[in-house]
Amino acid sequence: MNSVKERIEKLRELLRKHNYLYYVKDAPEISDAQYDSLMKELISLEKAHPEYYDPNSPSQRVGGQVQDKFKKVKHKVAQWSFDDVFTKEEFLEFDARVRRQLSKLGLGKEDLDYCVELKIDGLKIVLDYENGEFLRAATRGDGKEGEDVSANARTIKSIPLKLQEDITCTVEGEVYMSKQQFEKLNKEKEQEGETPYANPRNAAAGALRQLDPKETAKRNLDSFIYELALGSIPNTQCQELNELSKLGFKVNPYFENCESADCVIKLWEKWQKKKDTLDYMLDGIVIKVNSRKLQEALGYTSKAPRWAIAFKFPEEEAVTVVKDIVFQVGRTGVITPVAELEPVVVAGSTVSRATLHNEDEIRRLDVRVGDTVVIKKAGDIIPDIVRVIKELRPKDSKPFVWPKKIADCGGDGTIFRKSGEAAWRCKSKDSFVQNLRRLSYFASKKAANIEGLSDKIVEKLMDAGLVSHLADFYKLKKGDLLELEGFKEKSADNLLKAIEKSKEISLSKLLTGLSIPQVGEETAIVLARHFKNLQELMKAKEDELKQIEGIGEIVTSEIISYFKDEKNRKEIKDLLKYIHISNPEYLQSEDMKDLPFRGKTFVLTGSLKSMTRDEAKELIRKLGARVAGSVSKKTDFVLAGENAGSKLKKAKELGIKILSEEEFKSMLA
Ligand code: 1X8
Repeated sequence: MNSVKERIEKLRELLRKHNYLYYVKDAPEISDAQYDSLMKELISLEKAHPEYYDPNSPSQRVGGQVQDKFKKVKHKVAQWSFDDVFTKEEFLEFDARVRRQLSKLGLGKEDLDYCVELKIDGLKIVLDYENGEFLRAATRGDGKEGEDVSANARTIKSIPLKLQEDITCTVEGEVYMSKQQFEKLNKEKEQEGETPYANPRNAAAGALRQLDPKETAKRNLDSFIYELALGSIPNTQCQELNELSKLGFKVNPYFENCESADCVIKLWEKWQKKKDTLDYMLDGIVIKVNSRKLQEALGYTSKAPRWAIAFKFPEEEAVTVVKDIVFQVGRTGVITPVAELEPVVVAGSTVSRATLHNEDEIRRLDVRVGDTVVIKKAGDIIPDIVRVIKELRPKDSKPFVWPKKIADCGGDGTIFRKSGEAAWRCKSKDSFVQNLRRLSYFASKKAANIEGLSDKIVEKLMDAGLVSHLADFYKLKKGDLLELEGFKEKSADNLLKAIEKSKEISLSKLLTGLSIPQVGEETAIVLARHFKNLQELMKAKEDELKQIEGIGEIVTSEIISYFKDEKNRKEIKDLLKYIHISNPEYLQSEDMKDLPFRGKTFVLTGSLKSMTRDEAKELIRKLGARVAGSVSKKTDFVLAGENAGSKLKKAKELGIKILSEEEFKSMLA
């Protein structure tokens, strides 16, 4: 036996195995350095012994010869695409149609079940293998004929070049780019002054169509395979997926068996919420009649199989027109520009406003009244304007001009912007709108938590002249409320009870509720921990404040000027006649010696199943930790719920410990 040949074969086998463990199973057993050194040895042996060349050697994944164009190839199996549905009703029609057809054919519809898979937002790929060896990869093309992208597909590490069994088969699947790789690629493009890709799908298409396979290799494409189209095909789709996995393909693990339409709809709803937790894009789920026999009986229309459907998620981007740009005045006088939109449905709900954040954002986007814009919904927050479709801009359009005065500010409407700050603010702190926002905020969950005291009711109370200061809430009588529109015995009693309950308040919630500029929930907690009582804080000098960890110059000066203002001092004095400050234990000890997460910083993202975000924050604080709004190097933990978005991504990039809700709960225990 030739010992060089033997060594080459052993190395190939070993590298194949570790490639599989790393790229398909996501469970590496050796270090990158070990892998690299085995690969180095293989490459040098192959170079010295070209007689043992093998196009499917693990060394061939770095990318071969540059091509001048892609060859056309005829598919061995027709490449169907599936029909789409977008709503539950449309899916129920599909389900009913399948059941009707089966019963017409005299086939037991009791036997009907579905295999439900994730619909990956990538590009279809068709792979041919002969005696277990990778032979060819093709794009879908028009379904009959595609392009030969074999050289590029070889660089995709999760596509096996040799199968676990020496069989001849054709498989189909999706090539995609992970969100992380997409971000990385776009960052590089931007640095080089190139236009970034709009989404991972386009980036994957660009990567797969490179004429130089080395370029494809650099872009780290990935794959999921979901169909065994030619070969020895199992009796059901779910079994088929298991078989593909056994052959060495990367199969998406989240497929499920469903016996009812209801089960399918539940999965659709679940993945719509959960899709952002994955590192690849989904645009829906795919539902296939599970039994091969029933699939064959149902057959095909001229366009698509009758036994499968793509159940798409609602679009998260939409196009609409900006009717107006208006200004919202907040409780501390910060001015936020808001675009009023022609109502449009995004991700299943109607949207008629989008935040424009600040003056610089309007400039950056160059948004104008009358513009057609793309809006995008992120999680469940107010949508953002992504870009303006300049081609559709009216001829007489003029750039938006930031106003000089804003009436809702009060006084003469004067506004100002400090250098270094993004926000414009009202000069006067005293206006109906600012007071309304301030009073409503005091009543909100983050502060006094007066249940049932909504913004609308606060406005009614102000209009009736019943409330203009915080203390006025505590002077309300039942008779006052009964005179207001919409109040009856019961609702008046309930509101008074809620107000009574709010009299017991912690120092941090009180401070939050005062709407001191720059003092949000977290800063309020820092201050409460440090000073323990309000009088001490009111007496504090600049030097003491500045020395507190987490309190900077700007915050300090805002606190000082807030408590210097006679109006504010009177407001607090009046309020203290009614309320009683009582601090929970975790606010009592400043050094928090016994608390397990003292000094740690958490960031929350996404929604939690078993508690609200506010409840989670409260628990985190009880452990002695801080909750921050954005992820940075200083973050210790990111608690990621469903629908987690950019914060999760950032945490992954920075290598910060990410906790699932379950892990978080076991930490608490
Ligand atoms: C498209 C896709 C299918 C699947 C996953 N992702 C896709 N993008 C699947 O079957 N699991 S099927 C399909 C098609 O249109 N034939």
